[in-house]
Amino acid sequence: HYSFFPGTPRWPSRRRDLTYAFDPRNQLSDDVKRVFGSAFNRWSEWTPLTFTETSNYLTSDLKIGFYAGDHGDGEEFDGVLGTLAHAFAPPRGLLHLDIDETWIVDDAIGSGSTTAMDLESVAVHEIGHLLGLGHSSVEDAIMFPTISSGVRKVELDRDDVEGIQVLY
Ligand code: TQI
Ligand code: ZN
Ligand code: ZN
Repeated sequence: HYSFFPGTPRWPSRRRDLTYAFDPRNQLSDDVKRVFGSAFNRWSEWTPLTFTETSNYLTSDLKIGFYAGDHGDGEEFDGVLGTLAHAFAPPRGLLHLDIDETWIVDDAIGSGSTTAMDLESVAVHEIGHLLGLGHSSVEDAIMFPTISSGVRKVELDRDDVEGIQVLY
């Protein structure tokens, strides 16, 4: 079953059209940006929320970046595997990924590396946190707190949909 953060934080009803931006210091490729666009669409399909990319990182609602180790928010990254990413509940809007992971950006699942993680799978999970979902006890849910390397799990489960529709 789905869960929420303590106090059930969510984006207020006057903020249904959210913007997102990538940290310009990362100089991300269009392929990486497309992965996030697809991940956001999976949530907007089931909610009144819309997500629009903007180039203004400072003023965007949601801020996405890749960082190594201690990057200033008190939640350190730890190199390969361990913590892969984290996201803060509304209204903070920060989605951070560990730059030291081997991120799979195309569909090359099973391409050899035993430590590579599918970027869209992790992005869909972290966006759930950005919107206010905690973890789920349903194994097939995107918000279930385990994922294996090389595995692509990007489809929302009905449990994820039910949870997000309680919030929005
Ligand atoms: N990062 C954890 C996560 O996003 C951070 C975390 C731990 C957390 N406890 C939390 C976030 C409680 C919110 C509430 O869950 S992670 C997965 C999953 C991680 C884990 O790097 O361990 C995914 C990132 F669910 F598969 F385990 C992405 Cl998909
Ligand atoms: Zn961080
Ligand atoms: Zn999580």
